[in-house]
Amino acid sequence: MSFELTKLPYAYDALEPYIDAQTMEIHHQKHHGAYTNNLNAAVQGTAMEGKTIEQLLAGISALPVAVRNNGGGFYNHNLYWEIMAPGGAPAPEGDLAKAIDAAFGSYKEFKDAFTKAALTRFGSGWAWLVKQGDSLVISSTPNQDNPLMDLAEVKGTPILGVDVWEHAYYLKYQNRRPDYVEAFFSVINWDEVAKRFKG
Ligand code: MN3
Repeated sequence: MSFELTKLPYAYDALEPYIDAQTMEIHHQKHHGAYTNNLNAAVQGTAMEGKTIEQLLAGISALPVAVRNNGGGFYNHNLYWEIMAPGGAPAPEGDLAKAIDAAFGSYKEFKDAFTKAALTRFGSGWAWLVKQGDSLVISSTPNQDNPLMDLAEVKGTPILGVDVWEHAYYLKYQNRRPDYVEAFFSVINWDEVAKRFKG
């Protein structure tokens, strides 16, 4: 059994004008497609074959760097597509909203801290909202690392993540990462994030 590139749950142009169709198509087909193919090539014919992506990430410090980079890329993009939706909700609700208030003070303070994590990640990487038990923390990781990896500085279950590699925004926003991150907040699928928070 091998890892498969999932279809997006919406059309490539569904997140316009916040994220443009061309970026979405290249990002999904070429970038995510390459991570998926390279992950399959890296595990094929080894003891890693047949393991779930979560199993691989949990022991990533002992695995080849190709699995770390491409396994992370495979997992991270699956999450990224799913936690976005056209016209996403303006803010979280229910238990997730309460947990955000408890951890950060308010939604506004959460948004500021998450944005700061995304903007201060030097070079390529991700910013995350991470579930640790019933609590939430924000972190960021370089390259395609994520909080499920045993070598991550901040470990836990990622329930929201923003890709800050230039390939995620350069066509529309060029060097303006702050504009992309602000736009990202307009397409967050808070229902999906809440589902992941529930576990
Ligand atoms: Mn990407």
